[in-house]
Amino acid sequence: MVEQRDGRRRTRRAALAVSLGTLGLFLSGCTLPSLHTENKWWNQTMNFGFPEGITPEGIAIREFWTLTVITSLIVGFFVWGLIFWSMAFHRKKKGDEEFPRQTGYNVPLELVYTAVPFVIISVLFYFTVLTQNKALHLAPEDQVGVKVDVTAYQWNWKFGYNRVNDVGGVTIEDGTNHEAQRAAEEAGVLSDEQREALGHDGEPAAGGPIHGRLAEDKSFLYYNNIETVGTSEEVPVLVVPTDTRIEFRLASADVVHSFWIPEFIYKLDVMPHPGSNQQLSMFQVERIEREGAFVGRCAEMCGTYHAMMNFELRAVSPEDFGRYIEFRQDNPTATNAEALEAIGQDPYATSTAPFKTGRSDTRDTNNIIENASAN
Ligand SMILES: [Cu+2]
Repeated sequence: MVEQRDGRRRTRRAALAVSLGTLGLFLSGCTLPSLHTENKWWNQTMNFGFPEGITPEGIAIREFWTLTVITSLIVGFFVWGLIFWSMAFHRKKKGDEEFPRQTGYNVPLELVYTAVPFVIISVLFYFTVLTQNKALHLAPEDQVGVKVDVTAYQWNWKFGYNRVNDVGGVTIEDGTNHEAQRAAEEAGVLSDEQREALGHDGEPAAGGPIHGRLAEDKSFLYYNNIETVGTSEEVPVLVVPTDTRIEFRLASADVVHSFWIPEFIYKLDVMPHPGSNQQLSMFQVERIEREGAFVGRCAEMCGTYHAMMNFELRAVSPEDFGRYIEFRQDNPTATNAEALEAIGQDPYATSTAPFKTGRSDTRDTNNIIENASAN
């Protein structure tokens, strides 16, 4: 008897190992199927509300989303089916006095409905990890074509080029504005008088100096020679090349913001003092797959004009990007709009318009500044 039971247990274990192994083998060879076709309507339907995506990371996230929704719908229809089937065919009929047949403790059935959800969760988990690894992957420095520094502040953006690695024939080894960086370092240090006036000799205090530096210290921010800054009349346009690996380094000058380009299908919080906040403050995209203007937004409620904190990502060919950088190097006083015009691009944002920020004139009129980007 005992031997027989042992044998059966061994068989069952072997069967479990084989099925888990097969599942693993099956999954490891798997990439997400793309349901995209030539038909635009079908593609949009299959996106289930998500944007198309313009980076391999974004497209992977969108395809994962499609798979997840389809899986949920299959499970959903199965469950609804069972519910309605029970309601329709197992109603109490006239004259029924007895309980129907009870099927509790049906071991095979219970095993099936424990195992099936486990398999569904395993498959979803596998693809979650796969997609997440792709989205968070950081390639080594020498594979990065352009390094962009992003500074968020209430309520606009500053973009700077920290490094360009042979894009359109242009290379910038070190784009840091060392003078501005040094000035920020110096401005953050307490003077002897300030130290004395505060009376606690540079010790940490609420609203006071931190480690001997002023609370307003901005030396953790990035400063570059080529920078694009937005104003309340002009939406900042961040120019980047297509088909190039791009790294974005993020830092906030005040509160927490979030850097969001919907077409990346990815966003990342922008923190002040990212180092001290234990925040990975950067991400990369393998490449931007097509040229165009794509809207960007702040996705973290950051105060009164949060909703107006927009920007534009302008993806141009690597050749045009090289020309753009050269123009900005040669004409340090020229505006971003002039540089865009010089490479035959729209000088102002086309995907979003600036808002009027004055409270009195937003009350009963359209609060978009009409022609700021139209001229
Ligand atoms: Cu913000």
